Amino acid sequence: MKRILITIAIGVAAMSLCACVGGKKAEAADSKTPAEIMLARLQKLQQDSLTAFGHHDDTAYGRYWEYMPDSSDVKTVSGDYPAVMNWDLGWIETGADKQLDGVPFEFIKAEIVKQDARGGMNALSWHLRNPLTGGDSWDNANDSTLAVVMRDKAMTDTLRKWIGMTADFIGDLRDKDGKRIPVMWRPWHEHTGEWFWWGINHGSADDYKNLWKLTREVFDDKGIDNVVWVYSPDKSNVNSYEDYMQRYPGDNYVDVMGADVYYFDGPDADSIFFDRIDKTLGAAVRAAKEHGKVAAFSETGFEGLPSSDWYMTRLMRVLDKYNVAFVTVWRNSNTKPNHWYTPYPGHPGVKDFKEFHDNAKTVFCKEMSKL
Ligand code: BMA
Repeated sequence: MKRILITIAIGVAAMSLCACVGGKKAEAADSKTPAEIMLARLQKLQQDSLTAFGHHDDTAYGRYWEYMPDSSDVKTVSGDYPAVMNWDLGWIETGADKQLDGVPFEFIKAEIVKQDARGGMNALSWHLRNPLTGGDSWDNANDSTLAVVMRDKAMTDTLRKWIGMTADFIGDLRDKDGKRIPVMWRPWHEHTGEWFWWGINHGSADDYKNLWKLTREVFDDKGIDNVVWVYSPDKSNVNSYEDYMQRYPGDNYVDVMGADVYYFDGPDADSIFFDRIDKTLGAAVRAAKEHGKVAAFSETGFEGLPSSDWYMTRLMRVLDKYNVAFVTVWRNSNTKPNHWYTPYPGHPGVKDFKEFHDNAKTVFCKEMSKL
């Protein structure tokens, strides 16, 4: 009897571990979905107290260049590509060829294939347009967009179609053998802030949870099995664990508990940053532990990087305190003034970044390929 109970318990535990990754389960018990394979790699990072380094739009452009094959500021400075490359699907919903920062979707697809072949990982965010006003993600002209979109059938249908376009793009990511490439998918991010139309002031907690449910439904209906789902509140309005969890859609929808916390200059910059880290990333790590998920520092950085030691003195301090499977910093723009987040050749922080790369805790692409 005892043995039967144990067997049942193990079975239930295994089922709940696989509860959310990637949609329809693979038929054969021993064949893992691409999402399950990626989740296992993230769990391994966490178990080994390692943190994979991620960078947005890494090989698309850098501080002084754009679209030079296989170029990367991170690689030029540190000797290796980041372990995680983040890409954004904003404007895919309009049928455009390029996303909101001008990166062609076909380019993104090709780079995802390359990064996967190197043994690295890819992640996707989505700064989509406002379906109600036609404006961008930041358009809050109608401050109840989220509520309207989730409660009006025609609007929800539009959104369903848009979500379907992201699902088709993701489902179409295949390696040279035709196998689907796993990605971390981080929709509806920074929803605790006010700036996006899906943000905290623009609808109820239920509207936000329904947004996740709708997204998941669309992906599942299309049989997408290569997505690891990342939940990523921003530090704004997160002063407690309860604030962090307030709009959490539920364990069946999320694999990774993230937190987006940027470093902003000014008086008391350090104390403000580390306080926000404790509140938001601290909540993510606790939530991951309590809900059997992976923890991540899903977005951070110091805009313009006006520092020669930020990586080792600030970011490393966070990583030493909080065990997260990956950390992602934002893009090195060559067109937007003062908008870069990693050192580039000639930047005073090059030595610091090399040390960050060499540190035993951080994982870049070559090491990631072995995990
Ligand atoms: C923001 C900025 C914007 C950009 C958006 C999506 O944080 O970098 O310039 O359009 O991310 O990449």
